[in-house]
Amino acid sequence: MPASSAGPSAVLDIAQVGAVLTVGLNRPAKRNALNDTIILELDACFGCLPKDVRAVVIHGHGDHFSAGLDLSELVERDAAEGLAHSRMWHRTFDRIQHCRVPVIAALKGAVIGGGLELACAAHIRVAEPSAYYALPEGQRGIFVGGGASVRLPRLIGVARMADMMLTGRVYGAEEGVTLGFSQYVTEAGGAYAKALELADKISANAPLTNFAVLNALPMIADINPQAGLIMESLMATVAQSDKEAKKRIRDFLDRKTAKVRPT
Ligand code: 1HE
Repeated sequence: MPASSAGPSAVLDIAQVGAVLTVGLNRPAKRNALNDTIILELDACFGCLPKDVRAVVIHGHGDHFSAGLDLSELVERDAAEGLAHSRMWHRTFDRIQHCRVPVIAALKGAVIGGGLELACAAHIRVAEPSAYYALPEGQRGIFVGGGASVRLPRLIGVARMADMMLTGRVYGAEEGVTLGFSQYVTEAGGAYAKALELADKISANAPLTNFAVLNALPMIADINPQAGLIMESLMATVAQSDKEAKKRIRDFLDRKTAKVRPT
């Protein structure tokens, strides 16, 4: 892991490695349970990324990504406070999803409740074999409040999410990559390094292509197909008219770039 910068608080460990910002959840003694301080620090971090950052890796210190909502803060909250709290999470996780640059989550151990909601707001999830996914809200007498009902069904389907919440079903990393919880599964201890490798690769893309993938692609998937096709044409036109695209295509035609081969 990179040397840490002096962050604004102890609950997030923020460091920059070249063009990649690493954001570490840093409450391992509490299994990285997400209290208000962590959510507000994430909000501040994603609301003000350094200009030279071209990808973000979010990860957890200790053996777990995150045990979800800090339940000790929930006990005394009334309905109005609960609503405000959920909307605060929505704002923060929207900032992550609609971030200027791609966000990669490196997952291990517990990816539970709000921890899974946080992972869902990232664009790529990389899991190591210890990672497991659960939504114990049903057992705790609560409901998801950090965007899972919107984001998770798009990854795994409504029926599977309903089953997790109703029965407490837990999915492991291997099953998880097949079902859509993550896009990658690594060897033991390998998620952080793989996430950094992917972040480096993504940082080398043309910024307009990354912008289109983060902003146009998910929106097109949600709107009616004819509007989606028009938006696709407009986005394609903007991207291909950029100097960066012209240079990259010229480089290919001049045989200066790597060919696409099976991995
Ligand atoms: C916590 C939390 C937490 C641990 N809030 N303090 N999430 C859950 O229901 C998951 C609850 N946590 C667990 O099931 C387990 O802690 C773990 C499987 C994640 C880890 O087990 P283990 O044996 O390694 O650790 P531990 O002994 O259970 O916990 C270590 C400490 O972390 C302990 O505190 P301590 O002061 O007694 O040492 C735990 O109390 C504390 N801790 N998880 C508060 N979640 C926007 S809505 C989202 C709704 C949700 O996220 S619901 C899911 C909540």
